[in-house]
Amino acid sequence: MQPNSVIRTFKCIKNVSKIHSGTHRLFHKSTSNAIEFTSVRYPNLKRGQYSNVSDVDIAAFEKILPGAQRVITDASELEGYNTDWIKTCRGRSQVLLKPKETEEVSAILKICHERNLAVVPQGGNTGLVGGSVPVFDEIIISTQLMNTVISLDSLSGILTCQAGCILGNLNDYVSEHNLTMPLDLGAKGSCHIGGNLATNAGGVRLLRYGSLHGSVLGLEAVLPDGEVLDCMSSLRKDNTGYDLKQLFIGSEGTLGIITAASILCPQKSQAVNVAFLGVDSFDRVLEVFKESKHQLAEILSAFEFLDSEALAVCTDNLKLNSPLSSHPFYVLIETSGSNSAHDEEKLNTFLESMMDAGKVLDGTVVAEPTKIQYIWGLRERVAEGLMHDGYCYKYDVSLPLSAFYQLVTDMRARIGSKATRVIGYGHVGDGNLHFNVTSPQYDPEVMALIEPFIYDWVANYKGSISAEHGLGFKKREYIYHSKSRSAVKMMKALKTLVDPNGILNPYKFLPDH
Ligand code: FAD
Ligand code: 2HG
Ligand code: ZN
Repeated sequence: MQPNSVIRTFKCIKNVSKIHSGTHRLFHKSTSNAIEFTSVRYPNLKRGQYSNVSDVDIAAFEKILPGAQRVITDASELEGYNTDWIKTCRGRSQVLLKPKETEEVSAILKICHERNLAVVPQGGNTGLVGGSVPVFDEIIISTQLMNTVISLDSLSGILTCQAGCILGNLNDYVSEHNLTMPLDLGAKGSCHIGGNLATNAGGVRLLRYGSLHGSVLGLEAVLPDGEVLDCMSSLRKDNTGYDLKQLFIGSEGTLGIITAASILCPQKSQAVNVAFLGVDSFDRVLEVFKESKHQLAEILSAFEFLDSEALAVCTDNLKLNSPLSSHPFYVLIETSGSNSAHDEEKLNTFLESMMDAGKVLDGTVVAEPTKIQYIWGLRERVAEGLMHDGYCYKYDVSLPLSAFYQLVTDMRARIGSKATRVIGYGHVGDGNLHFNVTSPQYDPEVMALIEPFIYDWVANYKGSISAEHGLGFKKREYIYHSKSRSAVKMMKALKTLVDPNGILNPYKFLPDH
């Protein structure tokens, strides 16, 4: 079988008119008047005992950041930076700072430390747990202008860059040298590598390249008192002392502002194929996964799934065409290797065996880059499509595969017709379910049906309440559902050691009690 042909029921996708560009900047509304302030929605939360930003502070920041557009105090310009991507959190910061260099970040934090001013670090502001925007009036420090590639060693594959480089741009850059970034996600057109590191972003390549804890070789961060912590290294192996950089990966801006990193980039694959398949039950999804690991082995690079309601988000709200007829579940399999003839033969043999066994009912295989991008769009653009329904209640959990889809079934039964949609999709190959509910606007009744029930459900099955998006503002109080009291106690002790005044990203990540 040739790629681009389809197994059994062929439907070509060449006539699709709209091609999604994987590295487009995500749409960012600048007006957010309808969005409730976080401080209003959560009236029990009190502002910490931080100072207010004074004119003297502004003058000091302007001295550190000379030139236009680097100290922003205009309310309308600040609106987009005060509001998160899913329009569920809105702060009231009056100051946005845009440093270009590590030394500038250091000088800013020295002032904030001395003056007891609270700060929120912000990258591309695509975070999905309310971690990247202020809760009250924290100063926003954006890495937007810290976007320089420092070096690339094409032999070792080690990229060194500033934290504000956009992930998609880095991928374009390294691919000119036959390399690829070890992570990829739907927000690649907007998210910064610093934000990816701060959230320990997973994405669709984790199955192949593992987590950022393995790919990051070096990291530089500015601590809350302004000290620059130099953990930059370009060594694959280095067993000297505690591996401090790991603390910052996934610390969600609570320990330091990441300013630069060295990342190991794997070789770009010469041959990529994507199969999009229809199956009739979630058990079939798991059977296809098991068999794909066995038969595709080293060329399997992604295994994702969507339920029919998740695909409907793309077809209804984004008007994307599905290449397949309707099925209860869909699987997206990507293979990446170095020999197209070998990979295609392997993939086709696998798909034929799945069809013959009745495990796969329908499918399409593509190898041409624009078609690959289109099929990936059906999976990666669900998050964007959900926003068209109004309000989105977003959950990102790790679960044992035996209980994986049961969560969606149980929640659907519980929520009934009170929501617009209840969907499940995600990185099934990594045991990571994305569970989403939508309604026309924020509805406390729907929220009460979901939380805390969902967290108890996940804990009961020994899952994690955050697989990859993190805790941010929204999930910190539920950390005990996934971490022991002793572990959280140590996290709090560490936070106090590094940030004794708690100025860095307050009200996030760690629980109050
Ligand atoms: P921001 O949103 O700006 O910030 C996120 C957090 O990191 C905040 O707590 C912030 O304070 C902190 N932070 C940001 N920069 C720094 C820094 N330099 N130093 C210290 N702290 C910092 N996540 C996944 O894991 N996998 C996915 O597949 C995935 N897909 C997504 C798809 C879409 C369409 C969207 C909108 C989001 C997706 N996300 C995904 C969520 C999000 O975590 C990632 O988009 C990304 O890692 C966030 O990067 P950012 O630069 O936008 O960070
Ligand atoms: C993805 O994998 C992102 O597409 C977003 O992590 C998930 O919207 C979501 O729930
Ligand atoms: Zn994801």
